[in-house]
Amino acid sequence: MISVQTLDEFIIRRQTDFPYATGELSRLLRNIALASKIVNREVNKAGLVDVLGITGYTNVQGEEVKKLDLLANKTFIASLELGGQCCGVASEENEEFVAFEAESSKQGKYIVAIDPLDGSSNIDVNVSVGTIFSIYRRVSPLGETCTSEDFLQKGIEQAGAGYVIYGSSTMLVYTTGHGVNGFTLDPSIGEFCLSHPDMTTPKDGKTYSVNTGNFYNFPKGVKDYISYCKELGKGSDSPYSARYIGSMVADIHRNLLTGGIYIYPSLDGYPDGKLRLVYECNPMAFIIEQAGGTATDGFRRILDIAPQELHQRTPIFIGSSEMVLKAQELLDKNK
Ligand code: AHM
Ligand code: MG
Repeated sequence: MISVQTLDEFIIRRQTDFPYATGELSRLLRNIALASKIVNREVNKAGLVDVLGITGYTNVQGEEVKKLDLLANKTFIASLELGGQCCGVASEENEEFVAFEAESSKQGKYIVAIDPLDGSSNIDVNVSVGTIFSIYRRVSPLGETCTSEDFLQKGIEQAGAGYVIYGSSTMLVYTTGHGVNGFTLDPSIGEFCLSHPDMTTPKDGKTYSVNTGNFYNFPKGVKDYISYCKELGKGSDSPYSARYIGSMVADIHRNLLTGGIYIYPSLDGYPDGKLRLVYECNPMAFIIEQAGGTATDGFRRILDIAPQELHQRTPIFIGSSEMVLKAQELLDKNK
């Protein structure tokens, strides 16, 4: 028999590495994994049942809510509420955070910020989408209703973060601040199995991922960085490659494995870019830093930004350290 280590087994083993761990964070992670399997099932058969397309609603960001966005949102929130380790959830799909009012939930030590289905504009065309999550220890008193302060902590305070990529295979990648590990879903046994232990990202890479359709609205430093990438390829038999799926999880996952930079900069008229700090950029920044990479908004470390509001946006430059530093150097020059 081939020996596999399931996510559950891995989490239990890791927990016993920490003598004072109570198992709550471990259970929370397992609940997220379980919800992601349900979402995976729905994403997989999306073309066959009536879950493609839009709901007719727009969310707090003014974006169309897809049916699968809604389904994923409900699934994760229900699973977290049932688990009891979590006292509230903030989601891209909800204007306000959801506070769990059951007495057992109020005893939960953690809060979760989540983008239940990121890149959902890709769903209808069968391109990879993902879930991104971030876990914090609450700062409000145990036994009470959670507060906005619980959700507006800096990224450096994260107790854990992860993403699930619903791709050609489904993977869950997470960190609790002790390295990054990746698990591939084996659909035949319904388990995430350890496939990518101790993930690290190359210090340098040759892939840049940015929506160049916005080129004329980019800051000068970003335009210069793109030109720099292209020029390095001139006459070279190993040029830089542009790769942009338009699904942050998939773009960052590829670059994590092979080296590269993902950029969503500020745009003319949109100084904070598009992506959200609390439930998109912070968790990704935590994972990438833990894998040896770098994440900044062009000037500041993402994890050091103090969020002022739940749906706050930030520019992001994330990936292989050498590439992020070079982009930052060109931004600095054009400040
Ligand atoms: P979403 O949260 O509404 O799905 O938007 C986030 C997505 C990212 O996954 C992706 O990288 C980016 O938006 C793509 O945006 P654009 O189409 O502007 O390039
Ligand atoms: Mg998103």
